[in-house]
Amino acid sequence: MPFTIDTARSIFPETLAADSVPATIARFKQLNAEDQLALIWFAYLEMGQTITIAAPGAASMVLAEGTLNEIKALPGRQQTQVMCDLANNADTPIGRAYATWTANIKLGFWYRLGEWMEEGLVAPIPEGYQLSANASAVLQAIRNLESGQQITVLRNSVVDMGFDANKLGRYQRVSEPVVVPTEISKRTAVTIEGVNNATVLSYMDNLNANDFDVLITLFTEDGALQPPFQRPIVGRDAVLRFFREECQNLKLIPERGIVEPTDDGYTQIKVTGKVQTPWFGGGVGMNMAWRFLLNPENKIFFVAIDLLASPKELVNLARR
Ligand code: ECH
Ligand code: GLY
Ligand code: GLY
Ligand code: GLY
Repeated sequence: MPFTIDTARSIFPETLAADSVPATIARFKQLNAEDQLALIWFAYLEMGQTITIAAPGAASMVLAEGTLNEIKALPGRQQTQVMCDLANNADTPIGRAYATWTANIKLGFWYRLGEWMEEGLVAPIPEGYQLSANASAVLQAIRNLESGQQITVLRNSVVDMGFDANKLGRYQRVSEPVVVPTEISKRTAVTIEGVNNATVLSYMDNLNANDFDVLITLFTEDGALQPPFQRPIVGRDAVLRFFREECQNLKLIPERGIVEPTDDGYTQIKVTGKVQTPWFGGGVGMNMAWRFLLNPENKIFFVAIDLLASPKELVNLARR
């Protein structure tokens, strides 16, 4: 076989991802828990001036409800302690529950806590809280990002809170119910300037339609998908689980691309365009690239999804 997953990861090496996102998160993680929570609070309030977040789906709220009510019933000092424990990845019962949740449930949980902090039902960030110099610098770094990068920093910092799921042993993952795929008659078809490969078009259309059972058939049995700033997810079972748990109601708006045959009948295809998350809808268009490697049967052996460094990267389709 001409490619391994590892070599596939470096197709279209000139693609410039938004490395400022992991760099900012690394700096964020150096801060103490109080500073982390206050910083997110300030960033969240500021971003709320220009972008609107959608209320979480009812399903994700139900799954966090027990823990939320537990927190609401605590005295203020202990509420603050719970939030700090989450930021510290502490081994606590709530930190363990949190670790079993998908990203959307974690985000919905914090969305509700934020509302309750505003309403005075949960201990707020103390009035006049002064960020440390380092925390102020990280907040400034976040301000300097484009909005798609800002929401990625927020999402990833929330996802990384709680106890480390790898230390839980065997556990039951808690995820939202899988949505019903969009009716065929209500689906839309993307078009991509420069790309008419049926697999790539079908990938976009089936993901947009939440039709994960059809989407997964586009992959080879040992195929892999690499989400932004993550290791590849390998094998159909794991990729299908990822689609069901993390990829509902996304809107992919690919714009243009380039198709390039490689050795041994493989095809590499790079596509750029926008992606919207249901949390922010059309309010935030993330600048993305997809780097596909298709096998000779036109199945996806590998696809990497990158958050791009800047809008300029949308037109960077250079071969190498
Ligand atoms: C408060 C203060 C205390 C601490 C905290 C607080 C609350 C914070 C809250 C934050 C909410 C943040 C949210 C962020 C959502 C971001 C969503 C993103 C989605 C990106 C999705 C992408 C998908 C790409 C993909 C494509 C594929 O082809 C394959 C699949 C996949 C304030 C209380 C914490 C409430 C809601 C960035 C890019 C295109 C890879 C998925
Ligand atoms: N605060 C969102 C933005 O910079 O676009
Ligand atoms: N509000 C968007 C979601 O729950 O995914
Ligand atoms: N997990 C995908 C999203 O937040 O929209």
